[in-house]
Amino acid sequence: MKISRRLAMLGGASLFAACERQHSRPLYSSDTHPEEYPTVQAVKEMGRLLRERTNGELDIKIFAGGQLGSERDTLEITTFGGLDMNRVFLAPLNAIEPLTTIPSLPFLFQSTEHMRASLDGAPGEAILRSLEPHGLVGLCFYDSGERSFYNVGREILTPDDMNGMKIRVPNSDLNVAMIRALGADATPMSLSEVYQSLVQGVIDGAENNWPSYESGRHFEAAPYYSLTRHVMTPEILLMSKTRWSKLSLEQQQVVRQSAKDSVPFMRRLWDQRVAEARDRLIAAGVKVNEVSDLAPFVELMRPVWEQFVVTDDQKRLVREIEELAA
Ligand code: GTR
Repeated sequence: MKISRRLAMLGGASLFAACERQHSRPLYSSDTHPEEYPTVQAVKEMGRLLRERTNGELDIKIFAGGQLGSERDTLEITTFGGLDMNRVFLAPLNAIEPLTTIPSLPFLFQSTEHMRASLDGAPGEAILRSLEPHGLVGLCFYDSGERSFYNVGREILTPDDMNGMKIRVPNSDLNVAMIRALGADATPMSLSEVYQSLVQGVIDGAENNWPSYESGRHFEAAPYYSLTRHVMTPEILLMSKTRWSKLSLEQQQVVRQSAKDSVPFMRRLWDQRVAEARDRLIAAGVKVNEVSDLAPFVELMRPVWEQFVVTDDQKRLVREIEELAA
């Protein structure tokens, strides 16, 4: 595991020692996205609610822009208590807890409303709760929208167009399997490495939502964006169990409630950001295409469901989510 210098410094100087000394210091939280991104703004809003509701006793200090390292690394550090809070994509948690793979199944959610209802309801609660044995407290989910493929050289209309393409995926076996199922090569890496890898030709493409495609400037190197909308994996906000257990029951309740209350705020920002990013990128000359026949993508990717949905708990979760589509 690579630990960023910043995190090592924080760890040495304050994180570990301070945990014991001063329970009153802010909760330190990490995010790979820059300051103005909706996930960062949402955690900021949560911090505002915490200050207001505890008379300043609880607060959050956010380290944005990946200052503390990649999601995989900061996640590991959060599980052993070296970092208090972390806003990450759900995929890097797949290696830790099997239930987290479910919202990343291809073509599972029928719409944004279906995704939101599932994560706001019992399935979402089950996933949040499942993290406690792993040293993590799941606080809430944030939207990450629909992900589609982008690449350096051509429109994708059928899976054949992706044959042999090297596609970057987040660090998760499920994401690797989805790409292989389409006949492409999967290269797992963290988000911060994608831009350089596209420029240097290490990969031909990747997949993400409009805001990340824009924010990481991936569109400059990979201007073909093909709307497969194959997954709607959400973001998750986590707290380390170590810091959590030092809070009073009352404080824990305020933290949970404030996280939940930041969700509608995030969704407003998110919807706006998706529309703005799309408009700006189209104006900037990105070659966007609809994929009119998704059936071959659905058919090729469907076997990963059987491969990754194996436990009874996972199967129950899939059923519950499917029922919510009705
Ligand atoms: C983004 C997400 C990030 C990051 C990224 C990825 O949409 O907001 O947290 O995980 O996707 O593809 O790795």
